[in-house]
Amino acid sequence: METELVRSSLSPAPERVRVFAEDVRRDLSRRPRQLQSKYLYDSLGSCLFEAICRLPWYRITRAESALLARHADEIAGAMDDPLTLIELGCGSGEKLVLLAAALERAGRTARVHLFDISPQALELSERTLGALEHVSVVGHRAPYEVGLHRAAAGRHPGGPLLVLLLGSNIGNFDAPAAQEFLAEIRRALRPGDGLLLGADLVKPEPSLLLAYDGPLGVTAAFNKNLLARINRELDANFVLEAFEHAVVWNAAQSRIEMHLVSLDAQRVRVPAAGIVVDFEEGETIWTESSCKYTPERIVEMGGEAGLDAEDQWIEREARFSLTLFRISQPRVRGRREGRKGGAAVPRPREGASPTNPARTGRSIPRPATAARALRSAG
Ligand code: AVI
Repeated sequence: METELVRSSLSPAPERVRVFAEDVRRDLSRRPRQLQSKYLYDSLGSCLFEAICRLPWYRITRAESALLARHADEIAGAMDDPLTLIELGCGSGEKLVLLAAALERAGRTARVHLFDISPQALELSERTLGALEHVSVVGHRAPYEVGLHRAAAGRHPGGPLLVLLLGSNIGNFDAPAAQEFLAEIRRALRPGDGLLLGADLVKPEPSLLLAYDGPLGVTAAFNKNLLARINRELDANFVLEAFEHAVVWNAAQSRIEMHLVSLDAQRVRVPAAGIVVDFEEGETIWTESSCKYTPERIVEMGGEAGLDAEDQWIEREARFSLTLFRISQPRVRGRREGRKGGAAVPRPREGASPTNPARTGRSIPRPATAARALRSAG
């Protein structure tokens, strides 16, 4: 079937650079200094992320694919025809292939909308899915929020929508933003629609630290590439060797944080953003948060957004979850949809609930002191 790429969904290049410069100006002037994780994904960053997904110690992608391969028939079987699938942050498209295979086995067709801000990711997933005969694919270079509403508006009139938010992309939102985004998804859905949410679970700290700071240095390169991008696009003069990748498990917030630590006191100029930044030795730039959840918390978050958890599958080894939320068909006249926090918790399959290392983990230093602690420990 057809494959189509909608390229006009992001602002034109000069406007994108202006917004990037404005974000960099504001976020590098904050304390602690920050940069938004969405800027990690330029073309090299997207390739590095693809490589991360193949690292033996980064298990999210493989765990999720294993769950999808095992349960794709059930997931597809839960949705009626004609089905519209939307993947927000499509990556390589390989996971959608697993769902598409289940549809094919059942002799069904579907229309697929892919949304990503990275043209590399879109091209890759379109290539992966373009070979399939029974699905039509439309790629959109657009942020999640835009994608959600555009695809919901263009849905097949008589059929349900299944939104896929996979790969623990939800974890890169902070807690209030994640909650707001789930509510936004809920607003775009109708009774009979669904959300398939892939979310990484809390696990022992050493395996979390290894997943984000492995011995090959790929994640370090992914993180430092953000400085290279600022040098290239905003004419800055970051010396890449003068910053070090650092990872902290913030137990209180249940999240892994990625930082870039300034190894010396140094001055960096970012002319296109109109700033000069004086870094102290050991000061960090906080570049990403990756929240980790309990299975119960994921169900609760959905419930608070008005989404009913219908099923949940847990990959026990890697501690990863897939949760299928549904918008229930109103059965009683006048029953309010989108009730608050009321979802019953389905019993997670394939494993027990995790113990939460966050409860017993060491207290987390603030980013700047964390970096110093890391350095003096090493
Ligand atoms: C895309 N996202 C869910 C990844 C994560 O695990 O938070 C990004 C990543 N950052 C470092 N490694 C992978």
